[in-house]
Amino acid sequence: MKIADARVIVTCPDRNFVTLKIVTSSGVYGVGDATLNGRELAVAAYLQEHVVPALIGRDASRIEDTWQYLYRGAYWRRGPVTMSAIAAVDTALWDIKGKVAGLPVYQLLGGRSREGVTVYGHANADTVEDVLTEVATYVDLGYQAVRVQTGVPGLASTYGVSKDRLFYEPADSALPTENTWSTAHYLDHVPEVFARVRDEFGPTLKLLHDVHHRLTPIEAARLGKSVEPYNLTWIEDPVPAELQEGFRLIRQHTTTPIAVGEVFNTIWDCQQLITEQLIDYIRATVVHAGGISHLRRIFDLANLYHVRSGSHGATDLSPVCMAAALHLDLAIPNFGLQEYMRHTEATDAVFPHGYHFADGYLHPSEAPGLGVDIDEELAARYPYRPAALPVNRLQDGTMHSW
Ligand code: EZ4
Ligand code: CO
Repeated sequence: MKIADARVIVTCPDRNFVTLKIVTSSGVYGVGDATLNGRELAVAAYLQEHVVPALIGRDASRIEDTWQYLYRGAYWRRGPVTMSAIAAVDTALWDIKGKVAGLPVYQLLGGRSREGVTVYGHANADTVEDVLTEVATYVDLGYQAVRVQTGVPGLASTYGVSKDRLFYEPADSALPTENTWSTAHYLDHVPEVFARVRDEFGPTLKLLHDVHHRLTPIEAARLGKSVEPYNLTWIEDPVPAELQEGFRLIRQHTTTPIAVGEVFNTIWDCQQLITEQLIDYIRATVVHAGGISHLRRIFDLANLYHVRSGSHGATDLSPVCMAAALHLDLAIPNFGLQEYMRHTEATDAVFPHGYHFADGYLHPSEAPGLGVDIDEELAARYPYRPAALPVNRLQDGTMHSW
């Protein structure tokens, strides 16, 4: 069964998505997500110009060999653009393999290790009062875990806090929006937020918080200590993670668990974090970390060191990525949590899928393959719109982490 055609589909049903559709000589096809928020066309060109020509005529059943061919064959290893492109190929080939076998992909990965995939939703609001209402919405929907973000008094706007509720999109303008940041205001405010949420919702609801890489290790250590009484499931991306050993300092000071990895693209980005047990959850996901094959490798390494998965699942990861993530989440032994931001109706219509939410869990489709598709005709009605992620400046004008 040879690869006969591979199409790169760029569409914007409320936000941009890049999808690779691989069609085989027997007519079976598979889909893979290649969306890189704010840099979509770089991956589309990488696929179109450099990967698609190399795929035509290859044996579609050789997933691992194709992965190694694309990774080693580029000579230029790693990086989000390369790894998202490879991820799309890998994901599409797993989809094809499942369809050919007549099995959902999680069965090919060893079968289910749990009944469902526990997900967390995003509660965000400007004020503490309003965020309590948002958390209640998720609790009413059956969620067992909620990420809580609020505005910070003294700052005009904050990343991760929007006017939209169940839907939220940080890439809000063609060129990056500029926000203002103050670590002092932030560290002063966060403990009070979690005191109120814990007080209102009791001890068992899982609570999470995303720091979006804005602190230094010692500041993150202070944050972790200050929220210890409220028993968070994790603080996410406390510091930028290029310096993996920086996490040691956080670790030495707090028992608040740490999650990191949504911007990682290979196992090398988290090797030290995992093997030195500097983190508790690894947040790499299918689309940005080389597909199902490579992400599984990361999770297997993590399993040796008591690190669990906590995959990124924001709206800029398409339903194709979400479907693939759910199959892997269901199969691995060390699953922790899966992020789940709901897509808009327009996105769901372009990507018909069989996964569904019930009682705080997502369940992958039982259809052969990934159980997700792309409606190419509908996709063509939504042309690409440039959209970038915002940046932050400190109050004195210094450029800061987003
Ligand atoms: O900033 O997906 O945990 N989720 C997040 C997201 C990310 C966006 C980046 O594209 O931090 O909101
Ligand atoms: Co995040």
